[in-house]
Amino acid sequence: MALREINFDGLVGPSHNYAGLSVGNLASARNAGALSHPRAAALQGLAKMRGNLALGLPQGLLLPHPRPNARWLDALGVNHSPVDAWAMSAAAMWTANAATVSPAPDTADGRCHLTVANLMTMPHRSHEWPNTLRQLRIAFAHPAFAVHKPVLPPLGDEGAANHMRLGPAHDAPGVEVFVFGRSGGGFPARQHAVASQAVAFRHGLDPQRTLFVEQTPEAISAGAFHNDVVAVADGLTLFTHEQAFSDKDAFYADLRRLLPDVRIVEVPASRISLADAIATYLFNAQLVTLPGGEQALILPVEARDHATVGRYLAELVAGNGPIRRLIFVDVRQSMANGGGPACLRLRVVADPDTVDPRFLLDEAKIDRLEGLVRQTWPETIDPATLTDPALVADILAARAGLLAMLDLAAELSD
Ligand code: SUG
Repeated sequence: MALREINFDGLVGPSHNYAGLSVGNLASARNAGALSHPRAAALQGLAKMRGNLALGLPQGLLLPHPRPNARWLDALGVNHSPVDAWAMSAAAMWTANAATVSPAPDTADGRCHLTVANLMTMPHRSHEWPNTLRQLRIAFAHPAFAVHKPVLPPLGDEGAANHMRLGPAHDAPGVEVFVFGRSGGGFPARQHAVASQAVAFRHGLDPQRTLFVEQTPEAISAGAFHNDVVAVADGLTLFTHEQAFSDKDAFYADLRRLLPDVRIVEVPASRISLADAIATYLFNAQLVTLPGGEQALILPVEARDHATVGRYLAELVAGNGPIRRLIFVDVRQSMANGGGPACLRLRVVADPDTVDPRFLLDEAKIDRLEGLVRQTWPETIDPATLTDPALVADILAARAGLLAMLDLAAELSD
């Protein structure tokens, strides 16, 4: 069994739009009502996936959900604004919120455990989990995995965006860190502490190597609606803003006790404010270990183009720290809804041979997906016309073409 970290990116769906649905997500609110570009958005995402493959990183894909979600609308029995916008949301693209994943070396039964996130705090995301569960049950049907249903409401769970794993290697036990919120000024805390505990329990994690850490109310009220907007971890490296965690001294001490070789790269608020970190998504980077062993940050171009943040990054890689390389990607269409490079991917540590190959990518498949997106994804969407029958027909046809191309129509059509 060769365990590798596989990034499963969400393909941006044909209904990608800016309806301004996420309270506490500043980019979503700022762009409410703007014209979106679903075709460009999906191509930007695919270009990121292509780039990661070229770096030698295994790459997977999760699919857009059926939109509008007719099944959910029927169950709800209400169909008017804003419900129709909720039912059209393409937010499933941010697969860091699809599930929480505990790699096999951390779990009691030696399987890789995944718990689908209930995303219950935001109505437009609360109906994602059934389709996510279906996809994960197909992709990870091999006995090496255990896929769990979501934690019960009212305990909000937003998945891997509030979870980090640190450890010396993918095939050795690590330390899993669950970050929850209590309050955030006028904004909701989307991760409940008890939901995190429930995920850790059902995954069979060792309580001695599992940490529960509170996110600061300052970070939430500054717009960090998920921990992955202010911190990211890979291997033995934690890259974090100074104001990410409520009791950071205790957290850092626990990490150093459990992982004496841990490297904590903390960015002081005096150097980069929370506001600048959140505006540029400096921490919503993919922190990856390249095949040669060096660590790289895959960052949004917004971080490079910001004077203070750009300067900080240049110094970071010029110094002696663990992060040696910066790779910038243009995911502006996703960023405008508050989703950076890290939001767009779910990390699963697994032997690629145990994953259903229909969810894995190579260059040729990316070529074909790009062709399909160019032909069938809407060029623009005005959120005021989301229920336009011609647009709805185009969106349904685009997804049907995708399922046919990936040979998943039988399992995922309805
Ligand atoms: O849940 N945006 C998403 C962004 C999720 C980012 N994910 C991570 N940080 N991991 C959210 O707030 C925008 C919705 C809209 O307005 O259409 C939205 O749902």
